[in-house]
Amino acid sequence: MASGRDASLLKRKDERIIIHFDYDCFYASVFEAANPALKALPLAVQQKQIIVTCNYEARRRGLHKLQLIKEAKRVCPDVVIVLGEDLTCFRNASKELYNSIRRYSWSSKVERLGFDEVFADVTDVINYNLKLLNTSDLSNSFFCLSQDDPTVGFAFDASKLAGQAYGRYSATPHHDEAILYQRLILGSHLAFHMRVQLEAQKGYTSSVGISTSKLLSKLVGNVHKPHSQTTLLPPYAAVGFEQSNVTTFIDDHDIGKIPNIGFKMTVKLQDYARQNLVNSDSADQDVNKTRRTVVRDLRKLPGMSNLLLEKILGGPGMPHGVGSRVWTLLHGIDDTEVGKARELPRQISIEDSFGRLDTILGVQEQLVILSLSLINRMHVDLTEEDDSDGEMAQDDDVKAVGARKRWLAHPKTLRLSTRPRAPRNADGSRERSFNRTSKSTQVPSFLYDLAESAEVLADRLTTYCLMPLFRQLHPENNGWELSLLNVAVSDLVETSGTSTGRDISKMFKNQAKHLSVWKVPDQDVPPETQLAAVPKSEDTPRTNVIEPIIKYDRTGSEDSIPLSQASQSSQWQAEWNDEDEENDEPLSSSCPFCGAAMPYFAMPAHLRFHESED
Ligand code: DGT
Ligand code: MG
Repeated sequence: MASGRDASLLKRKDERIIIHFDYDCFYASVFEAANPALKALPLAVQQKQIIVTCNYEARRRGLHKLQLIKEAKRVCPDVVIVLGEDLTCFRNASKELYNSIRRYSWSSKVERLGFDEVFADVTDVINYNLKLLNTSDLSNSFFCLSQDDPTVGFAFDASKLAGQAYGRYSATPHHDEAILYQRLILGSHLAFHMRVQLEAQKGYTSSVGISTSKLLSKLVGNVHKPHSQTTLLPPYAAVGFEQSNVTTFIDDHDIGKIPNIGFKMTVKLQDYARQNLVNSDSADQDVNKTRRTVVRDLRKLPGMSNLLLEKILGGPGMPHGVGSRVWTLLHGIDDTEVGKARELPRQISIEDSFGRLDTILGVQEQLVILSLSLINRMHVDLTEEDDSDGEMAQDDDVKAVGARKRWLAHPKTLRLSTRPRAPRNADGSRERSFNRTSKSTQVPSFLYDLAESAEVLADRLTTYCLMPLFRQLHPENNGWELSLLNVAVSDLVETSGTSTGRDISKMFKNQAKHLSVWKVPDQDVPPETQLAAVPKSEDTPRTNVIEPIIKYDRTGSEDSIPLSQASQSSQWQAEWNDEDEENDEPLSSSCPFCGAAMPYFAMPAHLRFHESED
């Protein structure tokens, strides 16, 4: 039966097509993606004393989310438990997956919810493909994923839905319903394709819902879990006396399961519903007192309306109009937009705090660790897969990982901040200090080298940029004590698909070509042998030169001075300047120990001089 609700609620604008992703066993999947052998084992992720999630194998053996470790070990003694308290790997995986999904929405309306859920508004892609359909041969359709290149896409059968469905589709649909059905079929095939790609390329499976709003797509994705997808079928509005599939679907949900109806609201609504259900049907009083309250109960209560809901829920701390908002949600209506993909963060900042940090070597060690995290975050947040033309990927001179990525933006400013502890008072006590001091410099261009390992770049960044900044903040060798170090990059300048981003790729590709004459194949050679092969001066002819060793070697000899930073910088600089005149990396630096200014290439030898002093 159609309910007697406000007919205007059922008026729908142009229906959007929204796909909601929820990754299966997300935290566990992050560990499995890094080490696929774990998939065959019962795997659980621990935070504090509980399992926050576990993989399918573990679930098959009786484990579940939010179980006590003790209990899990009892149920499944051979469970493999990994620690999941450091969220970095989950954050990084989440962003990487988000970036993959983002490419499928031409409008960039792709929004993350927490770490493991994503909404993608793919209306534009669907409408484009709707027009391409040949209605007399739907089974042999081609789904176009690019407006510019008709060959990019996949073959599919547009006469039927991909995956599972919820609801009954009318045997005699009216025109609008038939169009929506066809668009949902397209959405289901796009979702299927995206799921397959996520699994093949990244190793993640997901549970997916396809519908016309965030609310419905999220809820319908739960119907078949895990590793599956569900489409909510039309009709989305009542037809004659026939209730819509949306109403049937929403009606069975516990009130607390409806997104945006939080815990406090749920309690108020449940209390009201129980009270009034009891009053309205004395025969069922006991049953009504204890049973769960579903949407149908509330919606069908006598006199229920947006105004009554406002009375029940309104009050201090509640936004005005809460009644209307909840009223629409109870009818499965949600017009909220999928947020536009926020392309780039404003800055990337990594920090750590310390009980006691008061030696130069300690600082240097910590800065290398922070630099490594920073560089990894930059790669996750500021690069994307470069599938433009495959040109880079085919170039053997460029390392494979870097070759498939490109920068979305370049941060221009590098900042080091420290939080010094206040000196001790005469009685040994100490004031708490929250003051930070900071110094900035330009981000060196070597940091954009995607073909170099993050470890090597972290060492270089520390030696050539962060330690000199540190020395400016704390010129004395000792006498200070730090409770925090923070390294950040900011002032992002976006690259565009055709200009700087590609040009930088080109720059490194050119660079790799130039360096190739110096390169010998990877081989197991002891470090001493390698170092001996490096020329003594920049003027030496480079006939027998191995790939430059940039890592600062504290125990090396004067003969082992690697290819200097200066020569690299200036070479890169020249090519960079061809493309972008604005970037001018400083070519000199100052010693973190004595503050002496000198060119980059002199720094390693100079640092060894200090070491020999100790
Ligand atoms: P699923 O979606 O049922 O296959 O399993 P998950 O593991 O993806 O669970 P989900 O989607 O509810 O949450 C995503 C991740 O968030 C999950 O892998 C671990 C974490 N998480 C979920 N619930 C809690 C919680 O109550 N506390 C904490 N600390 N973490 C949680
Ligand atoms: Mg999940």
